[in-house]
Amino acid sequence: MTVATRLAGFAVVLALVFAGAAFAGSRLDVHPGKPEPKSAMGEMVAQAVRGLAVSDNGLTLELARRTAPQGKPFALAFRIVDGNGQTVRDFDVEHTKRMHFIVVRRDMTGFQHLHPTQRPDGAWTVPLTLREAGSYRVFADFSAGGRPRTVAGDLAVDGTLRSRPLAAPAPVAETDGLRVRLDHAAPRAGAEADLRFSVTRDGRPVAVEPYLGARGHLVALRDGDLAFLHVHPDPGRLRFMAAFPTAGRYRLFLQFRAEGRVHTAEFTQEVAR
Ligand SMILES: [Cu+2]
Repeated sequence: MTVATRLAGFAVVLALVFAGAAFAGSRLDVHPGKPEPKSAMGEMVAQAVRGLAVSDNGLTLELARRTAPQGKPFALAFRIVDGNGQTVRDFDVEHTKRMHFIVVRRDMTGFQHLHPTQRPDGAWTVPLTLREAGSYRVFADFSAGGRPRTVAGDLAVDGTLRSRPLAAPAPVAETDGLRVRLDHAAPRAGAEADLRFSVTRDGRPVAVEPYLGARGHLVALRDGDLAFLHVHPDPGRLRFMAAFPTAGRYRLFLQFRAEGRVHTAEFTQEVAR
């Protein structure tokens, strides 16, 4: 083999390595060593996945406990700590609250959206009841210093686990006798999806009241790793923009206020490549 053919072979191998890296990068929306995506959409997709780790940009969730009793109310305490282990005390108001706390079992049942109370020492506490045994994922969703973050942890509830398969995708969900319909163009991975919801009771439209500074609140979790998606509400309508980073199934938890109380409607959403 001459030096020239060896170099050519080396170049082909390098090209394959780079092509592979680019392919993996595009699949995972991770661009190691590359500058931030330039387009607003690229940036949104790159930042779309959160809540996969206990830390987010230097801030860490510290849960006071790892286990919880089954079916009994208890207080869950936690802190957000910075890189020096100091308790973070200052949080920005997002969706009218300084701390949003999401609890869901690993099979995406038992969803709860709570608003913890901050203690004078900066720690947070929230009353919680976990009715069924299993592993629960908890998300602290907040903004500090103008940067939104989502940090996650796990809570184990001992007992006999009755895990449920994810419901099949459907455009309609029933909650408290209300019928909620989800309309959208079929969402695709890496593109922004426009999710519009309408609420009826016995075929008649139901007026939706303001809730958390918008018409509703939407949490989207990816099936499998429970990645927490960033979702932008439309302030005037029950409508959201969501960036689904990968193909697969997602669970949508829509919360809205109607007839004087908050309702939660759940949807399984299939996202195509
Ligand atoms: Cu909240």
